[in-house]
Amino acid sequence: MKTSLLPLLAFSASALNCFANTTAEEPPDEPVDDRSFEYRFDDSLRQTPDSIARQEKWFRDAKFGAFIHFGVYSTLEGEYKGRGSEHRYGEWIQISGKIPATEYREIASQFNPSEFDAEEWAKTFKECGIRYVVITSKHHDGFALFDSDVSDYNIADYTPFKRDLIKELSEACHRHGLKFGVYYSQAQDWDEPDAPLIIPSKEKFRWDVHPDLPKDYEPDMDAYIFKKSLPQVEELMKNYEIDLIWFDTPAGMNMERVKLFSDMVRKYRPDCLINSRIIHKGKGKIEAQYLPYYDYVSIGDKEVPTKKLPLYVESPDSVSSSFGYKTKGKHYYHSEEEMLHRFINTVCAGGNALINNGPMGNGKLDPEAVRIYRSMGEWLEENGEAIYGCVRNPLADRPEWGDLSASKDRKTLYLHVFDWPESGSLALGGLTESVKSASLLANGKKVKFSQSGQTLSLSLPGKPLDERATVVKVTLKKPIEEKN
Ligand code: H79
Repeated sequence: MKTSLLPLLAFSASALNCFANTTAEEPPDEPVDDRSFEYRFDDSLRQTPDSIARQEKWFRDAKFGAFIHFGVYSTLEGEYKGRGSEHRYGEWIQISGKIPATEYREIASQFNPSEFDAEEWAKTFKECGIRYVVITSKHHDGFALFDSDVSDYNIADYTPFKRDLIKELSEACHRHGLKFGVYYSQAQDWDEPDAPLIIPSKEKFRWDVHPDLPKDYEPDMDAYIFKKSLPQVEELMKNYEIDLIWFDTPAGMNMERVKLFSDMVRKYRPDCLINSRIIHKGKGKIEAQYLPYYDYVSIGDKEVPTKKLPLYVESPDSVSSSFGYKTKGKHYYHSEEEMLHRFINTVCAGGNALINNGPMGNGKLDPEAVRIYRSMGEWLEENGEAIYGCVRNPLADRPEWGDLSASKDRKTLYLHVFDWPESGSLALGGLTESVKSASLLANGKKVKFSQSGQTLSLSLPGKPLDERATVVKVTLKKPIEEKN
């Protein structure tokens, strides 16, 4: 557990201001206080019964999703004409590399991921234990990966590739029994002068990407919404069998605009899940008035929960420090162990992990991402029972040696042991229920146990079955009650 929390702390400190190097004189984009989970989640918050029913159809059991950031930026790998590589996110290269929209369109016109093979992507994800996929149908750069009649700035009309990537991937995923979702940046669009920017203090970005715009230009967000983002969401909902839509960076969104998007989704796809970033920022407070318009809460980018959360959540994590494919400048991948711990911690806190990979500009999956996914898949082959269909840790606290999940009927606890005890004895405190049996999940071998007061003591073998995490399955005589 200790190893998995270190990168999280590093991210939290800098996540909102990774341009700090270049704008040292400016105040941080947002106050860094009050970003605790307590601040964001009021105990009285509840999703609507309709949203809970949508979640329960497949989402809560799925746990492991593949997020995919793919687009024109994937070809630049985080640097343009020597600019931008010091910044964290490869998919932000148009801003970090100060690329005017006309120039970015030229790069887009040569985008040709000729080695893209939807079948291979879907098959790989399936083999790794992934249950759903969410791909950028349009990121903030405004370029669409589907054949849109609303704007020809899309992969089918604007590039030599000419194919509808979203259509191909949706069909391949469904063939393999994976649910299929799209990310759609409903508010930001760097190709459109009328679209808002994420942070008002960064208004200068508008002139970086649109240098000829009059200095006193007043953007008209509704003009942008009605011309492009709302009708493109309609196209996605009508034509692509979408199971989930992932909105992001809701600059300028208000109740009226939220209703437009939410109603549009539900008109065509009543079971389609909607994430909270239709209105809430990842690290922003959850407001009750908006709960009817989305289905589940996205926590912050690359944020791993450190405690149980009152609403069902999803963590948009990534195998690396970027979302878009990045080879230039600042960038690192998580170790296989770190990634697995981040995943288990998210599930045990009560959420799904949507773990991103950034495919390469030629359309192939990033081999490093595939290596990390495969290592998770191998672990899940043996230990999937402790993840899929499980519920969060029912005890009040997370044990210091790892984490805890439970079966839906609450008669089984799964102890995810990250730090294997050298002494062989492991204690779980705060347990009032009587234990019937204990065994190692991966090989079924019995584990000796005793109970004294609220403490369960287990005698484990000298070595773990898996250095990263070994699961001990503990069955109870009666279902356990949630403890807070
Ligand atoms: O799609 C991924 C990110 O590109 C997207 N959300 C995930 C899922 C995202 N968009 N915006 N943000 C995350 C917040 C980023 C804000 C910043 Fe910045 C980018 C802070 C530092 C770099 C804005 C741009 C402020 C300075 C530059």
